[in-house]
Amino acid sequence: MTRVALESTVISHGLPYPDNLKLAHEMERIIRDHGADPATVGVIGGELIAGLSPQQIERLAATSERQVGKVSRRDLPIVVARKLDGATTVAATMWIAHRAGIELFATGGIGGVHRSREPGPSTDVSADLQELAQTPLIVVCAGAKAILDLPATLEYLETHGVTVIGYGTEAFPAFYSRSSGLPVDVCCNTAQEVAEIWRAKRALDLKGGMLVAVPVPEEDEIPAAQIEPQIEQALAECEAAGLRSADVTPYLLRRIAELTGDRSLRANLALLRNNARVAAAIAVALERK
Ligand code: PSU
Ligand code: MN
Repeated sequence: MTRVALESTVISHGLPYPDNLKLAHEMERIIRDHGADPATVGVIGGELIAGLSPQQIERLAATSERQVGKVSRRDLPIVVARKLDGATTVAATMWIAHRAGIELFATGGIGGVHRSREPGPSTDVSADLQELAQTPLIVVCAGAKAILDLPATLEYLETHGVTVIGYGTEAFPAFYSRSSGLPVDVCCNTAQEVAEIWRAKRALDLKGGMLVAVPVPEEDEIPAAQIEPQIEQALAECEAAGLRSADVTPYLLRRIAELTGDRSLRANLALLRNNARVAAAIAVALERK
């Protein structure tokens, strides 16, 4: 059975307790029900694990984020040397999953290029993009949140040779909203088509990953114009608080969830479940020759 990796930063820093724990178990169940094998990735006592036990998932979900660190690529040697627990970002999850022989990964939103507050491009670029450029995994996501500079994020992916597939869409999704208005490289309507493009990439020996962007289910969508004021407010508060580096994304995620209430949580949970389903379908298609 093909394995599908799942990240743990979304559990520890992206969703409130106990919805996060329920969702983590639910995503695993959805993947199993659709014929694939889930492997939630994280760090327990300094050990990098692809396939956390239900107890280990609970340990990462139930600990407050002050105690369990958000672990990206640069943090891996620290948590290993100090035998710490850690919740892995998209970047760190990709790296660990690849070492474990996994080719597929389902998540919610990827990190990207942040919006610049000064003239000119932002220097805050998520390590997720670098990882997509070099680590061979299919990452299924709902695009990237509009807290980011989406045109710059897509430019970065283009520069680094990362193919961006729209799943049933010609437009790159913006997480809560089904469309960012920006084009994807190709639209695939079936898991089989995604599997074919992945096989071609492997046959050509092209390095790096591929992004499959799936729009949030229609009934849970929040139109871009409705969420933009809250995004603006969260960005301004983040700037005023002087937050930097790895603290920026968790702060913005939490603040937007607070400002938009249950609606954004509902959309977030719905798109994560949906992405688990799509990733499992791609896993099954990869098994067929
Ligand atoms: N975007 C979301 N939800 C998330 C994240 C991003 O909509 O949970 C998390 C993911 O784990 C992602 C990380 O890998 O934030 C990116 O953080 P940074 O921007 O600091 O690289
Ligand atoms: Mn950053």
